[in-house]
Amino acid sequence: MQLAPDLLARLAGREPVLVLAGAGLSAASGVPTFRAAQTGLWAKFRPEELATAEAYQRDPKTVWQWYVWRRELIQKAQPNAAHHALTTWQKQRPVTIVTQNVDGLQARAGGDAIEFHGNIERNLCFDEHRVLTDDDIIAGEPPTCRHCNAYARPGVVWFGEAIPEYALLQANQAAEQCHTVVSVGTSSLVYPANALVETALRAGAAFVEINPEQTPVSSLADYRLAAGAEEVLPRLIEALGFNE
Ligand code: BV8
Repeated sequence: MQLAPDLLARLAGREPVLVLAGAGLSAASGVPTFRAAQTGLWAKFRPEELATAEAYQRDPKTVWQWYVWRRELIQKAQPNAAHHALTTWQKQRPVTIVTQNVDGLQARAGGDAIEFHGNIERNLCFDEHRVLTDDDIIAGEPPTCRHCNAYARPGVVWFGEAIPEYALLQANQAAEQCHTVVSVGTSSLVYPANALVETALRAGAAFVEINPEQTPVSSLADYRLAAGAEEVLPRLIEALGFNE
């Protein structure tokens, strides 16, 4: 995979970069991507069917167990070379990372990421929407809120729910101000995350897509690096001399 000299010259500069990360960034950590076929007990479900407030109200125990299964996978996972490369990059240049991932792995790699779809490790009260600590929770499947007896729920943004205002504001600002937008490991199917690339392009940014597969926005890319994030990002940081 060649890194074009003009791409390296662009990224060597000090202009702001927006990185939009998706589930492919965590694939090398062993966290299944969102649309790859689910395994075992979950094979018969599509994530979009489970990741909604309606599904939770309809079948709280099944949806809660899905999140317990995913949390266990994520707790066993480690950040991979792609996460570490982004953290290194962020230490050398003005790089804003907007992650669609709820796995917290970018933070565990020491990076600073806007969690556009929330964080699976956090619990909220289903009714009051406030964050629940372990002391606020009564165990169960699903657990309940000690204050109002409503179900606890994972601190993620479900389909049909609004992106947290602050995350949306910060992400849009980064998209409007960036000189280059880098989309890594996302199928670009989920709105409004996928609109950030178009916002950046409208603002005149160059577009780099890092994904072994084609996506609906691949044709808009100025640079397509068709390989895994865990291969491309460390190579990129190395070529830019950011590892020193
Ligand atoms: C909203 C948290 C409004 C939950 C997630 C019809 C058309 C268009 C849009 C809609 C529609 N109907 C409804 C909508 C809107 C909807 C939406 O976009 N639906 C989709 C399915 C069409 N969006 C919403 O509902 C959003 N909210 O619009 O609100 C509103 C406004 C005001 C008031 C009320 C409401 C909320 C969306 C958030 C959903 N929550 N996650 C959870 O995790 O349980 S999204 C979920 O998808 C994950 O967060 C995931 O990150 C995200 C995006 O998926 P990807 O990250 O791209 O993952 P995917 O598996 O798809 O792709 C992985 C890619 O990696 C692949 O391309 C693969 O090739 C690549 N890859 C694999 N290995 C590697 C790799 N790349 C690099 N390296 C590798 N090694």
